[in-house]
Amino acid sequence: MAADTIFALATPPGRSGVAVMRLSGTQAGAIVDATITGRRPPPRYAALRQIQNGDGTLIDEGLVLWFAGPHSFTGEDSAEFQIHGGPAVIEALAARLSELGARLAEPGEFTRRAFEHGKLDLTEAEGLADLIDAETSAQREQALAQMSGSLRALYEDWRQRLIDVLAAIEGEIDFPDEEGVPEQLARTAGPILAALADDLAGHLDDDRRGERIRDGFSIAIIGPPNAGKSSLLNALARRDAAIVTEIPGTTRDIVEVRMDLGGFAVTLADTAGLRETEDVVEREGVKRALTRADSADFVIGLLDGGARWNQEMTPVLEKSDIIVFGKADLPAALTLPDSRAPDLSVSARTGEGMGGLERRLSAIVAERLSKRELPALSRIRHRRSVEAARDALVRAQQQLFDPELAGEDVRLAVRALEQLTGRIDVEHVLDAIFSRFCIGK
Ligand SMILES: Nc1nc2c(ncn2[C@@H]2O[C@H](COP(=O)(O)OP(=O)(O)O)[C@@H](O)[C@H]2O)c(=O)[nH]1
Ligand SMILES: [Mg+2]
Repeated sequence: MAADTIFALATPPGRSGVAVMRLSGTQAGAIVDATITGRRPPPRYAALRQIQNGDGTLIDEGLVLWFAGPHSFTGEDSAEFQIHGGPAVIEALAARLSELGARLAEPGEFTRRAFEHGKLDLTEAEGLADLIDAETSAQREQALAQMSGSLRALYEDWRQRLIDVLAAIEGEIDFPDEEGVPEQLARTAGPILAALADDLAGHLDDDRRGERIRDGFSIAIIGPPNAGKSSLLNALARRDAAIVTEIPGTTRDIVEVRMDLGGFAVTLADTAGLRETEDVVEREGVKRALTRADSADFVIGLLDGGARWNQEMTPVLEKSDIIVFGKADLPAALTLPDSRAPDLSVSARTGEGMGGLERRLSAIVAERLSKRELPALSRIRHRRSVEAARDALVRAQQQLFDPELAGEDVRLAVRALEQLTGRIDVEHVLDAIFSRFCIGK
C-alpha cells in the first residue's frame, strides 16, 4: 500500500477563478497543519484559512477541506485546497507541498488509491473515467450508473452464485465414493450453471449497445462522386469539416466528425465517391469507403437527385440502410430501378429536408441504443471477460459427469469475473486503466 503523500491540481491548468489542489496520504494531516494558519477544519467542513510558506509569508487565502481516512475519496487522510486559480498561486502551493514531503501524483493515482483501498472496483473506476470524458447525456447516464456500481452489483452477484455452485461441486470431489454423484450433480448444479450461462449470454447479446453509447454510434455516408456527401456531412455537423468542390473525386480519405444526436454520441463519416478509377489514391479511398460502409452501424446512401440513374449507383443501393436523394433544390431527374423510392430528399444547400433527416437519424440511434435497461457492457475488456466466463460455464455444464473437470471450469469463470472487477490483481490492466485518467483524479 502506498505510504507516500501525493498532491495534484484537480482542476485544469491555466487561469481560473478557483483551482482545487488535492492532497492524500499518511502525511496529509501534518502537511495541512504546516500550510495553514489556525486549526485544521473539522472533517468535511470547508473553512477559510490563510495558506502560507514556511517563513510565514502568505501564498493565498482559500477554503481548506479535511477528510480523515477512511472517509475520503482515496480512503486515506486527504485534503483539498480551494485557492485562486492563477498559475503563480498554484505553483507556489505546489512548491510548498513538495517542500513538506508530498510528491506530484501520477495520472489516475488518486483513483488508483481509492481502488486499492476498496472504495471502488475496476468497473466503477472505469465509470468515473467515462464520466469525466462524457460528452453526451447518454454517455453521462451510462457512466454515472457504472460509477455508482451497476456493473459491480451484477458481476458480484454472478460471482457469488458461481462460488455457491463451486462449493456444491467441490463437495462431490471431497466425498467421491458416494454413489450416483454425476446424476446428482447434474440435477443440482446443472440448472444453476445453465441459468448463469443464460444470464451471461443475455448480457453479451446486447448489440454492443453499451460500447456504442460510450464510443459513439457510427454512421457512414456513401454515394457516387459529386452526389454532395461532403456537403451533407458539413450540414449535419454544422461546420466545414470536409472539403467541398465541384471536382468529382475530391474526398479520398475518410473524414470523421463527432456529433451529438438526441443525446447520443455519433461518429459521422464522409467517404470517397464510389466509382471505377485509374487513380491509385482514389481507388484506395473507394476501398476504404466500402470497408467503412460494412463496419458502420448505419449507412446513408446519398444520390444526386438531379442526376440520371447509372449502373455505378448500384453498390450504393445495396450497401445503404436508407437512400437519400440530395440536391433537392435542383430539378428532379433521378428514378431508381424497380421504381424504388428514396426514403428522403434533402438539400444541403437550402437546408430543405435536413430537419427530417436529422430526426430520422436521431430516432434510429435512440432505437438502437436505448432498447434495454441499464447496465450495459461498456468496454471490450468487459466483453472479453464475460465471454471467457460464459465459455467456461458452457464447458462446465458438459463436464458435470466429472466434478474435478467441472469444478476447474467454474473456477475459471470466477477468475474471469474477478479480473473484470479487479478483485484479483492484474497489474497490466490496472496500469492501462489508471494511466488514462487525468492528473488530479
Ligand atoms: N444545388 C446543390 N448543389 C450541391 C448540394 N450539395 C452539394 N452540392 C454541390 O455539388 C458538388 C459536389 O459536392 P460535394 O459535397 O463535394 O460532393 P461529394 O463529392 O459527394 O462529397 C459541389 O459543387 C457542391 O457545391 C445541394 O444540396 N444542392
Ligand atoms: Mg466529398
